[in-house]
Parts: sequence; C-alpha cells; structure tokens
Amino acid sequence: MLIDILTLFPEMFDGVLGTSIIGRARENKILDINIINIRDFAKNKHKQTDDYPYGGGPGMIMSPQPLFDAFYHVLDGAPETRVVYFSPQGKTLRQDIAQEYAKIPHLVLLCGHYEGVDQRVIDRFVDEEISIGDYILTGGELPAMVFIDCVCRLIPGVLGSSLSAEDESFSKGLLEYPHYTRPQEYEGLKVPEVLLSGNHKEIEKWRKRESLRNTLKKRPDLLIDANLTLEERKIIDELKSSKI
Ligand code: 4HQ
Repeated sequence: MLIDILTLFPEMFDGVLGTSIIGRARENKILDINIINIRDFAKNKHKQTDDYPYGGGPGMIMSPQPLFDAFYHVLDGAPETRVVYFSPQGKTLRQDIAQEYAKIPHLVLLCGHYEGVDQRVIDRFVDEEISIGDYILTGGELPAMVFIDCVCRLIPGVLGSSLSAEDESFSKGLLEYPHYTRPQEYEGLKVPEVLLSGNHKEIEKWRKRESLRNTLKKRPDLLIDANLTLEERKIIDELKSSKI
C-alpha cells in the first residue's frame, strides 16, 4: 500500500510511523509512506500556507494554492486512489471502515491545522471525511496516525500470521478475554486454572465465555450488532441470570 500524507508538520510523524509494527512494515516494503510538507508547494514569497477567513471570525484557514499543488503532485489519476480528510464532521472510524480502507492500494491523507482547510480543497479532492471521535483536536495529524495504525495492521503480512489469525476469531465485534503470562502466581494472584490445564477445548470455552462476559459488562451496546450463534446467546442469558 502507498500512503501519501499531506501535512504542515511532517516531524510529528517520525516516531509513530518509524517504530514497531508500522516501522517494520515500511522496512519490509509492504508499506510505502511519503510524508509531504504542504509548505514546499507554497508559491508566495513568505511560503505562507494559511490566511484569514472570509466573513471574519477566529483562526486561520489553510489556503487553496499550496494544497491544490500538493494534490497535483501526489495524484496520478488512478481510480484506485482514495483521498481522506480528517475532521469531526466525518464518519467515525470503526473496525469495519478500517477493513475497507485496508484493501485500497493508494491513500492520500490530508491533515488540516488551525480552523481547517478552504472548502474548495475538500470539494475538489476529498473522497471521504473521517473523524476519530467526538472531540476537537488542534490538527489532523494525530487522526492520520490513528487511521494508519488501525488500517495498516489489517494489511496481509503486516502482523505476524499467528496474530492475524487470532484477530479473525475475535473480529466478530466482541471484547477480548483476559490474558495472562508467567508467573503462575504473583503476589498471591493466580492465573485461572483452566489456562494451565493444556485442555484446548476447555480453554476455548473459557475464553469465549470471558469474552462474552467482558462485552456484556463493559460494552453491552456491542451485543446488539454482534453476529452471535445460538450457543453464544445461551451463554449471554446464563451470564445475565447468574450475575457472575
Ligand atoms: N480535527 N477526528 C482537524 C479533529 C478531528 C477529529 C479538528 C481535525 C481540527 C483542523 N479530526 N481540524 N476529532 O478534531 O478527526
């Protein structure tokens, strides 16, 4: 996948996109990320990229010229390119949306700053506005990093194969079961016996039940859309009546 990021603050991306799983995917050439400084396209003498809003009001607006030219630089007219602008007005990012973006070979991500960008930039170039949640940030850079992290881990080869397989079994919209590692007992706190038993069938049953229990307790709203089997519905009813 090729990702072009248009931003006024390229240095914000260095740590996040150079480290850990995303950093490794870039080294392995599964991911190609270009961070493009919008200021490089400013044609005026002071390389200014923003201006006062017509009609008055607070803050600054990112000007059309540097942005139009930055888009002309990254767009090659290929129909498989998708342009995303990060904004609280967008559709809220969710796992199913991320799954769709993971299939697209070329993404262009526009990060606005200040009060945002001139509307004509959005009208001309943006395919979809995405929000990462109902709160206000100072810029689209953090949303872009959240989006890249979330989308890129779904590209085949980015995660270890064992991890992605595990993800499959719990991408049904349920919360995860609790995890434990060594030692068996720490400050008197024990690992659940079943996990030490070596009985894989019982372990799977326990994990399913704990996953359903977690979801019922912490995010009951997720159960409405979850595609649960009859067996899983039965476990939910059991958990509800036994209150454990
Ligand atoms: N922004 N999810 C960029 C956000 C935001 C969000 C506010 C986007 C400022 C310039 N973006 N503008 N929440 O708060 O995506």
